Amino acid sequence: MRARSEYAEPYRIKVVEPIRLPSRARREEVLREAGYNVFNIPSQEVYIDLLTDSGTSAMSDNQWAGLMMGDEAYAGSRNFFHLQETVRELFGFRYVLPTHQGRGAENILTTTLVKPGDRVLGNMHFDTTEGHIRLKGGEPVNLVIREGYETATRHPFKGNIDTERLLGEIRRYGRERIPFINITVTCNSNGGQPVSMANIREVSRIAREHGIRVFFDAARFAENAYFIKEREEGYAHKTIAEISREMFSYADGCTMSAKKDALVNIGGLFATNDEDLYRKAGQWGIVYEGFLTYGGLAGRDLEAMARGLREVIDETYLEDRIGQVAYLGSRLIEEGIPIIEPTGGHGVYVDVKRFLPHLPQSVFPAQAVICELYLEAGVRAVELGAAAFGRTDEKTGEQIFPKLELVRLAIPRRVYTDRHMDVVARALAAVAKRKDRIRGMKLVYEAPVLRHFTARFEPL
Ligand code: PLI
Repeated sequence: MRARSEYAEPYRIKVVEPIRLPSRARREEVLREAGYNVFNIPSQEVYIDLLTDSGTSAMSDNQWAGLMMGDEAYAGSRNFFHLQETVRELFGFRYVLPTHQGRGAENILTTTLVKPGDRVLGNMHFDTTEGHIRLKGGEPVNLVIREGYETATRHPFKGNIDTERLLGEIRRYGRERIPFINITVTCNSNGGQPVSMANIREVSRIAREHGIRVFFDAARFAENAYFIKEREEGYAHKTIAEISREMFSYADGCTMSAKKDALVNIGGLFATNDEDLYRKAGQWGIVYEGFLTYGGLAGRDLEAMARGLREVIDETYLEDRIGQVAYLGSRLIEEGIPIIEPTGGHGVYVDVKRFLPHLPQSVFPAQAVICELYLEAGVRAVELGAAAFGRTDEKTGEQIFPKLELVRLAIPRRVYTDRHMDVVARALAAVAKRKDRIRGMKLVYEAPVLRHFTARFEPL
């Protein structure tokens, strides 16, 4: 990757959307009304929105033009065939089911394959995937390598699966209880960290030996492929298309939230080469999503997805994209803020256990930091810690906490400039200066599944 100072953004700006910073008094009021949960803040009250990189991309002129080419037929829209052809070419999967977004694809896959008592193994399942597995009576099992949990350890592929633990699980539970292995590329929950080709190949070899299927959660497949090109021996001279194709060749299929690496604002898909699985999943797809060739999307959305999938594998785009994430990371390191290193593909993750060592997870320290960041500069980030991944034990009522306590600054694709990143870095530096006065939060409302979206808090 070239140094960021050596080049400029590989696009020019044709349309702009004004943003404004509400006053400090207004930000205080907004946060109080939102129950100290940034998901409840109207986006008009946010200055720089780093809540998610999902569905927030700026589409290209080519994608916008594609919207006008929408064929809104209920069955057999030409845009579906364009999407199918693109997925066949890039992923090598013959059968494609569009879905309204990633979780729609997860729902049809888990409804088809997971039964009560099953264990779905993976590096780290995303929260919606975990939710779907649990709702079908299964247990999501995270087997990421030890370094994946160590925020300060530098390892090029912190999304890798620990193959010893994988084998241990297979020996203990047997293939009958393991419907599939789910490799999330990149691994969102621990920092957008990539999975190496060697690890994908090895996991796939073990899975095939034991007759277990492998799927990718392919939301950020192109960012993963870029890291393989940058960091793994033997891939420097391959194109992103070639690397992606090889990655997918080790899997039986994938789910994908197109809201990330298909550069669209809505959409998802399920794809496989297994005709029988496609038919079974398709039946659920029709019930939950829509007919096989639209899956809850308009024809124009399918067209934007097909075009976005081709754009995202452009290496110059990926260099700029991942370069911007690294840029924000380096600014935070300069300010002495502990982050997951090396930075991953779609955001910078602050390690709150190191940032606020005086606060236990029981007071939701990462939640407190995102509130402070909003108060400081109208920047919206997301909590990936005790609120998002912790839960209340149904039997004992006790809180179960995740290993990591993170604040994620997710960067939308092609949306903000490096000057926006500078504002974010300065804001976090200001929060850091008064961090000893941060006391944490009390959880006053939680829903039974995916509680962080609707939870309400009070400051302690
Ligand atoms: O938000 P969906 O339903 O399109 O996709 C769900 C989903 C699945 N897998 C992974 C790795 C994700 O990151 C993911 C959604 N991520 C969100 C919304 C995020 O903010 O990271």
